[in-house]
Amino acid sequence: MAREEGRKWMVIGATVVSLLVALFILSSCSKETQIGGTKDKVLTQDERMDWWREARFGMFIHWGPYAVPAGTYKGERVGGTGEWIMNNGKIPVEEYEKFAGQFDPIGFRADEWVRLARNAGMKYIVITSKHHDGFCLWDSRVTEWDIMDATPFKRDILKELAEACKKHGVKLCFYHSIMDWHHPDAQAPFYPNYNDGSKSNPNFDRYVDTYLKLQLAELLTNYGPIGVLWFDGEWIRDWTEPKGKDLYAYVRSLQPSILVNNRVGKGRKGMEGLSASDEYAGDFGTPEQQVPPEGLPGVDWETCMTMNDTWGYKSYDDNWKSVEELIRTLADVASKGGNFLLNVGPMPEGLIPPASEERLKAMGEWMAVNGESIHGATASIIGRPDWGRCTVRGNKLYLHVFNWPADGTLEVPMAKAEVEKAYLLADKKRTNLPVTAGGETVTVSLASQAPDPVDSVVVLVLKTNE
Ligand code: H79
Repeated sequence: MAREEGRKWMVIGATVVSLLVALFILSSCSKETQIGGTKDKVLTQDERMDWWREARFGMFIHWGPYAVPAGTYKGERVGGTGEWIMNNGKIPVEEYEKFAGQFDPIGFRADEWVRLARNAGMKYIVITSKHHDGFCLWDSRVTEWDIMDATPFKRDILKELAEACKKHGVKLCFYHSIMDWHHPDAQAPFYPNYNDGSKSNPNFDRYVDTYLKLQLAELLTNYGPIGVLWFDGEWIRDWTEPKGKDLYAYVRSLQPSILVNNRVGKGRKGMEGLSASDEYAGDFGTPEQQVPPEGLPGVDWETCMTMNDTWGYKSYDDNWKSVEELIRTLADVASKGGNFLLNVGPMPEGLIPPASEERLKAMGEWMAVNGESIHGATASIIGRPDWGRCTVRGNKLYLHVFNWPADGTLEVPMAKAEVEKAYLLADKKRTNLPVTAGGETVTVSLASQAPDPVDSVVVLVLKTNE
């Protein structure tokens, strides 16, 4: 009993200390970073979501000491994704720490990564400030398990990325794991199964109050306005919906206009990722490695996906998706009203794998021509036609033709549509394509050859009732 009491006072004491530290950090930061540049105005939910709905396409970056073993431990290939090697390879904490000692990505150029994302048509970057292994890519004051103290590299990766993002107009966002396999008050004692859902850590609240929240205060005060706080690892037994709601409020108290994904709480329905109801915390749903089968008008969601089969770098994962598949998935996601967060897992030297780079460059070429049909697009109003997908912006329908009709006639399932004109998005001259309307179908006459074998976009401009 006395011990329990003692513990309680320790937690209360620690909470007070953490609040004081948070207050100190807040009072020492500039007004602009504090409120994300929206000092005088409290934004509505729609206004907060605005940039994100406009963006539609972002880059996910999974990077940490797991890039060093790159999927192999003690000469054996470890199953699962690269960033899970600590758990899946049953690697003890002290052994895993040695990978950080070898993490020296001297080839890292924040500017090149951000330019690669921007040129691909991506409007935001979500990078792992901390993944489940607990390693911090920035200079955290509350731990030595970070880039400054545990590696020979000793450069604040998030600081360099924040500067490059600002320069290139890309929003910087952080992925931050609630689960932590390294911190003794979180899961670390669960070794060899760090992800053991049946276990509870008696000190978990202390980890939240004196560690997790302080880290978030650092991330949300020292790196400028952050677009999204993307939580994960919320499925563990010690995390609850009330804790999620509290964390959501805490993050927004630091940057009111920031967005927070639904993995902050317990509402996510497995890998399908959407929230079970509006009762749960979070601004958007997070399908993982999958795209919802139907459009979801009025629901904010973002599919995150890998280009091969891993998030964190694995030297031998060559199962790359084709450029065709990636571009069509982007169009598919946009046609259902969602965002596409496409992952890269940089190598331990600091370079994005060449296979990822090639794909992003090819997507960028497509986006340079067709970006208008993705950025700011809303869900299809004609469902999913046989030949491809449809996105919408204002009075324009963007017909993403994956399967070019052999006879040159594109049938659009639209009743009584008043079409003003049709043209190919790739055609700078906007030459009118002949359109005939009748019954339940609008027919557009096309050339016999697809201008783009992957996805040629035909724009249908609808008459507005003025
Ligand atoms: O960071 C990447 C992965 O490392 C991470 N999410 C992406 C973005 C990830 N963590 N775990 N997983 C992916 C798969 C885990 C699935 C499970 Fe569960 C966790 C199965 C049971 C617990 C989530 C919660 C799915 C069902 C319940």
